[in-house]
Amino acid sequence: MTKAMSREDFQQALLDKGQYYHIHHPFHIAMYAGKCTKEQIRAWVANRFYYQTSIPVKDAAIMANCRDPDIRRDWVQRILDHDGHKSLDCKWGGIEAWLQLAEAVGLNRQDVIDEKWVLPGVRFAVDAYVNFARRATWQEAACSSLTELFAPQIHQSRLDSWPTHYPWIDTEGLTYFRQRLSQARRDVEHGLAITLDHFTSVEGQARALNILQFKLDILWSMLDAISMAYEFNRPPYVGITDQPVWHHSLER
Ligand code: AHQ
Repeated sequence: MTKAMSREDFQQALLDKGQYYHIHHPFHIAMYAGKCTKEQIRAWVANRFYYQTSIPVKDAAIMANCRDPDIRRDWVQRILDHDGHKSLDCKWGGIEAWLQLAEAVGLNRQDVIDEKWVLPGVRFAVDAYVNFARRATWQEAACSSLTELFAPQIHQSRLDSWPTHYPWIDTEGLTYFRQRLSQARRDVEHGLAITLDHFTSVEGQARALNILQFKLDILWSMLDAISMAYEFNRPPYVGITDQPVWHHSLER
């Protein structure tokens, strides 16, 4: 009969998943090495906007599935971090900061808001995350946010490398990465406690590790789609048209 891991060993098993984090994706490695073109940086910013605007929707789904007000009181902060709130010192949240990043890299603000450049592969990966959070238990969805165990390092790597390698980007545009350094650490402390407390059986711990791998796959797949289009020059419908004909949003 296999025994469940101790709390410490389970936490280490979650941390060991960091080897699959998208900081190791060739597109990100090229980015930190200063090898991205302006077009590739712009494509990454415009596509990641869809992920950023989906995070508060994902977090609202988690809250909708959670009947514990103590958990909701903590979790709501994630929504405010992204959407901002007039009652907060920083009434603009991360989504506005990301739009400032978009303008700093030379993108048209409205095009980014209109998701004009969001690739199908990016949209499907992000939608898989939001839809998972809608139907999973709130504890499972909290566990899926634990890729942020590895996020402070990735934000710092941009703050360290972009000013040197991409001097054409106004460093004011990097505000989002600065904000996330502390927010990610706070969020992941809460998400980790929920995960370690909830998944205590052999089956539960295996489920949690599988959920974390699912989220790692989402982040990796987003960069694969961006690489196909902007590194390997094989955007969707290549050879048929050079126009972005894929659907931009079903909401319209
Ligand atoms: O900017 C990011 C962010 O706000 C979040 C929320 C969190 C979640 O709930 O899944 N994950 C996450 C991440 C953000 N930035 C990514 C990056 O590479 O800049 C990393 C990503 C994550 O590690 O999940």
